[in-house]
Amino acid sequence: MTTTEQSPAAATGPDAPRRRGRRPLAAAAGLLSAGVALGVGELVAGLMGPQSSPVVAVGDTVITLVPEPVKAFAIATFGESDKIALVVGTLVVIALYAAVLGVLALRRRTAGVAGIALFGLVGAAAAATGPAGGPLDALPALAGALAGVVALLALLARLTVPTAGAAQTRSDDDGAPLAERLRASLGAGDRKGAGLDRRRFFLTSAAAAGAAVATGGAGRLLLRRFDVGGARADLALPAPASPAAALPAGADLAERIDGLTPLFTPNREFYRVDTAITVPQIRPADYELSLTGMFDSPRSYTLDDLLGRSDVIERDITLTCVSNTVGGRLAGTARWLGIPLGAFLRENGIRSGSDQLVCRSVDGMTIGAPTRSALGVEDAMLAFGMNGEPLPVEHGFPVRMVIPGLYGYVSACKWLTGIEASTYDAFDAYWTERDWAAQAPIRIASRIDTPAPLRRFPAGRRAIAGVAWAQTRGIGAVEVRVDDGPWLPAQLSPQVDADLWRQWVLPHDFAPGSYQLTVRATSAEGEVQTEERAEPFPAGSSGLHSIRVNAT
Ligand SMILES: Nc1nc2c(c(=O)[nH]1)N[C@H]1C(S)=C(S)[C@@H](COP(=O)(O)O)O[C@H]1N2
Ligand SMILES: [Mo]
Repeated sequence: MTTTEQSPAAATGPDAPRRRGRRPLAAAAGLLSAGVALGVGELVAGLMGPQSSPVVAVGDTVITLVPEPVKAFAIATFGESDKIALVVGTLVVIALYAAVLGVLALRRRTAGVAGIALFGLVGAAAAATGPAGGPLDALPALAGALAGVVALLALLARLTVPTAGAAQTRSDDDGAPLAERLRASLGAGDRKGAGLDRRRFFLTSAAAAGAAVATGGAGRLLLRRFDVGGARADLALPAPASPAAALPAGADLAERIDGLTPLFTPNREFYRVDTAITVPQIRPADYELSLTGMFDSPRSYTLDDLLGRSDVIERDITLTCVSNTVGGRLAGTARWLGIPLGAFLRENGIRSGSDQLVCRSVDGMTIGAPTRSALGVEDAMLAFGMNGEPLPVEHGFPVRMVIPGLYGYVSACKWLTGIEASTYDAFDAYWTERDWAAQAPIRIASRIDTPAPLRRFPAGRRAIAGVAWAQTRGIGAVEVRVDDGPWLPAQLSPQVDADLWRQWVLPHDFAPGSYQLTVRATSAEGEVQTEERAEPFPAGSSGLHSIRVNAT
């Protein structure tokens, strides 16, 4: 590139105020160019596959790199909208960067070109080095950057139309050759007498905005080709050889109590926690689960291998996230269909030296589960069905792990494609590397669902109700305290399985007034839920759920 500096005369002469007026337009040019770059990047990614999308790859990289406290804050603050928050935050950063680039490029085209090139290289590197990425996946980001450069130069050319006096020295003024050619080909080069061609700038802007939206939209549409929703709908699940324990009639207290969490969480409402910005799409026909590491006879399994086994089980298990705060909603219950994990591992000759299973998902996540639990916890499974359907894509289609009694981040690997029998000494999994506890049994917990905190309700008799869980141990009792009164025993939903949460209800006569309600659970083994408060990091929250309610 030749020099792109304006002549000193232009900076300080009569033209200077006009250039200042151009700055907001240059910032807009930067923004539009970024839009074109992102749009074209998505279009090329649409042709190549989701793993090559620069936007997603950069977002994934940001998630991997942000320090743990920030991530914990994001999950605590935005909950399941954490990824939307990330995408919005990233777009804001990109927008600021692009606006500044636009202004810089007004004086120095090379700065603009270099800035966009850098932007493209970051996207290219992120996509090419992603878990499903290869060198070719750099293409969309590079194509996007190139389109962004063309857009930026074309837009800026509208802001630096040579004046009559400067016409002869045009090439010294802002002589980027590409800009020259673009300007000539776009028909602005012959316009004289004004430093700024607003009309043409806005026309070019409209074209750039249109191109950004059209390419980005087309890219998104093309990416839908990779969605596995159709293949999922076509998948036939086997009948279980061992069905779930029968539930007695009326087992679900929520049928009678307003505001109480239902015994089974519908798939659509099931909490979702993972680091995937776009949900991994695995075609059933392409699915492969490979066993590696400390097995005597490691091998790979197709989905049909797993679905066709004769030992399919169906179990009701409550899943819980370690990030759940006291009274929080990051827990859900489903009827899972799958194969027993312990039998499967033994069949493949898992060696006694392994104390950690490194579970790998197609998106590069590693989840380290204790081998002892995988082998020894009853009903640990490789699940492919959830509440009577194939696993929803967001919940790990086609296969995930479920181990009752362990928080999801050390047991419930979704989009599971590999199990390596390993040791804790040999490998730190994703969350362990980020200082979460390597081993994390679910803590006994209870929650008040109704009445809702701070809500006013008419005085009189009314149900206090909620859920409590202590997977693998079972819930033995739940008690409620009103203000500083005695602990009052609540009535429990039938005990069906220790891995299933239990609903509880306590009818109570409320005189008008304000009350502090507190709940505590005791496991079937007699462990009383501690009132000692702990934050979710690093091994799960503890403390009693306590809310203020008002009867009027
Ligand atoms: N591949 C993958 N599996 C994952 C995670 C993830 O980020 N990636 N998150 C884990 C965590 S922290 C939890 S709590 C559970 C949540 O499962 P769900 O989203 O189906 O509720 O999945 C686990 N499995
Ligand atoms: Mo989690």
